[in-house]
Amino acid sequence: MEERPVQARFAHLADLHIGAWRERMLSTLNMTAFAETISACILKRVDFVVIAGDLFDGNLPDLGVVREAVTHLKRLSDHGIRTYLTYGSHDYSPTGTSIIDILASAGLFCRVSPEGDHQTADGEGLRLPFVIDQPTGVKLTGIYGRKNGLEAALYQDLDRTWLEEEEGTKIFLFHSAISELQPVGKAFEEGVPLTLLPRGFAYYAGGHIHTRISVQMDGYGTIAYPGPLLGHQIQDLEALAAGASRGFFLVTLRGGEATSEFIPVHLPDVIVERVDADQKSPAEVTALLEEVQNSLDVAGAIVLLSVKGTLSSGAPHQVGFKEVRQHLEADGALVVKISRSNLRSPDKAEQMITGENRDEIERTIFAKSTATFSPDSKITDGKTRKILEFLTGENGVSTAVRLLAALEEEKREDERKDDFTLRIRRGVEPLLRHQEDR
Ligand SMILES: [Mn+2]
Repeated sequence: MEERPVQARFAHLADLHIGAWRERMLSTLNMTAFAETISACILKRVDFVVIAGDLFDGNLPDLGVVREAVTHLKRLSDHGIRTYLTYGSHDYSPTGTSIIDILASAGLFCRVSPEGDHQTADGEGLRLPFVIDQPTGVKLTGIYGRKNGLEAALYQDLDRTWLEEEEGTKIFLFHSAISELQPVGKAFEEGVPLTLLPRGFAYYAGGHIHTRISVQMDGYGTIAYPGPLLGHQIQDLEALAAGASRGFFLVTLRGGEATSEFIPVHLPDVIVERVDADQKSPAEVTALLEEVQNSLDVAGAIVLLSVKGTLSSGAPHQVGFKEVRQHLEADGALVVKISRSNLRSPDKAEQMITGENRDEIERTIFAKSTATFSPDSKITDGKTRKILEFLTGENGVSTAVRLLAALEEEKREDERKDDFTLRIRRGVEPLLRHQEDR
């Protein structure tokens, strides 16, 4: 069979999280991996690059970091390679201008999802515009990501038929978990069902899920997530320790169909060690840590030490963390991260609420409060019961998390009080309305 001519070749990147990590070395390693990714795109002579959200770790990152990232992105345009992107949950700004908008205005790349909040009048579907990559004729559109899956409402409003009727080879950029494609053991409860995506696109360039996925779905083309480079949280480093490879997809479009190949990018080894400090004295924990340190070959590696449990006596600061860290660094470890937020003194064990991150702590607190709320069993009215249902148990926690995200928005400096109130109402009402419809 004769192969059809290549229409375009592009690189699919996502979740770069530039500017993440407080440790200078980790942020440098992430930037180096990004630079290597850009070089690989140039070497592979792609026509364009798509970035499916979370290019930056925040909407207004440190300017030194921005400057460095810009020099790499500029290398793409210097080679005639176009860049198309959408915001992710990290670099979207609910209240104002994101660094993405500034760089898009400067012509460094093209943002395919429209700026700011989409608002559609009642009963009218959301019609996303297409951007055409002129040299190849490929058409791109997409939906950005927001925190806690707040973008889900946009999918509900989407005019899919309108997108499906557009002719040509189309790419859809998005930054959301798709319910049907969740990695095992990592449920994103805010997932968007596959049926809410428009059909018939050649390639669906995803971001948000930090696990590499690439599947062909009936009626859809290739749906893919490349995953992050170094990522932005401990779990991303732990995945590296478990053997995950990081990089991007090199995609070839031929006759309206996509084939892809994963291009790995080099990252240092990650070593994870967990130390159980339960019912041990600070001196015993120090000895355990020294034993671990002596048993490891840490040269050129990122070392993550996690120390958990309730000490039998004393306090966490009496453990020799500083010495252990110095030893590991002297042995050539690139970075040593010691997590001891779950290490407690015997007397303080009771009153603490613990969790790996802010989201987890919030969820624990909400779970505690919703557990004490039990609606009157005498209420039999169907509608009331339905409303009560999403205020109790797991539903209650998820409602609370979404409401918190919607209410977290702050008043813009130049915004009138009435406009601010209206904006908050618009954020909150669909949450309650969609819950009610379920
Ligand atoms: Mn991300």
